[in-house]
Amino acid sequence: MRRFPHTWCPGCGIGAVLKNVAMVIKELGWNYQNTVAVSGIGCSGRMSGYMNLDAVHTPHGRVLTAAEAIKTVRPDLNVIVLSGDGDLASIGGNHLLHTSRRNPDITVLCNDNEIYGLTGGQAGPTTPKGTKTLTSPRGEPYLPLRLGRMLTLQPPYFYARTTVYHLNHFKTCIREALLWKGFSFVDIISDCIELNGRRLGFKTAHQMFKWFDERFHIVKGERDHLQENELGIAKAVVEEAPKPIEKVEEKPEIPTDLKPFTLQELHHFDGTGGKSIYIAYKGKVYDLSTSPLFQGEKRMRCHLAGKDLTKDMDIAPHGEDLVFKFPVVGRLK
Ligand SMILES: Cc1ncc(C[n+]2csc(CCOP(=O)(O)OP(=O)(O)O)c2C)c(N)n1
Ligand code: SF4
Repeated sequence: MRRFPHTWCPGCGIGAVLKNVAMVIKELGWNYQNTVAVSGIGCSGRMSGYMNLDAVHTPHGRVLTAAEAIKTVRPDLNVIVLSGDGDLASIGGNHLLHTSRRNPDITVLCNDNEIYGLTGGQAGPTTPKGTKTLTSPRGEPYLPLRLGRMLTLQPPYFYARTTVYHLNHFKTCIREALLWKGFSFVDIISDCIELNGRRLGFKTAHQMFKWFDERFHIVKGERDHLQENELGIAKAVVEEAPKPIEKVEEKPEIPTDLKPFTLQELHHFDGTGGKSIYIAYKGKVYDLSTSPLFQGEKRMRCHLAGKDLTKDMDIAPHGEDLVFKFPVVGRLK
């Protein structure tokens, strides 16, 4: 309140977003000691500056990188992102994809006014097809990015859609999103009366709110997806995959009456100068002098005579076959 008057136009939906988010934060008992607000650039991006919280105002489109970094180094803090659909889904779209995929425990509150407000009302990523804007005077030619579809593609996810008109529903969505463990996104359909609404023919913000009421309806209960005209919460968690049973390493029985060899002693039998070729495998020492594979050499491909080859043979294609028919002459100490 110390920073008021604010910069937003009368009737702008951002005011309702800010007020209700602040109310829910207070209800949860969160405050400047445990909560950080992070914003990007745009009219919506100014929200964090009016909160009595530590706030970070990041370059355009980079809000999620900053928020994720804060959460990474200070996991004890509640991290709330307050920004616009242009900032989050256009220039910041790639970060939205990958931050949501990494699922950090942060909440994104997106003031989705379906336009670039701050810069004069250009079409943005969520502008509905056919909408007349500063940059599409004959109607936006492209389909909008469906944030709800994009953010519910693969669990885990939390995606809520609400509007600045449906205030009780709005507060429920915000509360649930803030309490969700993982990445949560609230898509708040909002109005930019001055640079979008008037061009569409609305005389007041209230007329735009009524339009939201016609376009959307609230759906109740647990949902995993929302239709484009539905307001509600779609969420999904990942079932923990059962852990594979760890293979118990079998300890081979090694007769104690076998002659004991130290590694040093084993090295001596490397086939040089007419010496025998010994190798050790799983604690036993084998005499491979008659092995056609060694052919009198001290090396058979990668295998060296006079060594403990347990590790090499376990990953080699022929494995144990290399030794099993040769006499056991001792055991490794
Ligand atoms: C790198 C960069 N590119 C472009 C801009 C201009 N710019 C500022 S805000 C904005 C759009 C903001 O749209 P949105 O996030 O929807 O916020 P709104 O103003 O509608 O609340 C743009 C394109 C900028 N500030 N920085
Ligand atoms: S330009 Fe639009 S989004 Fe920005 S403050 Fe005004 S009404 Fe709100």
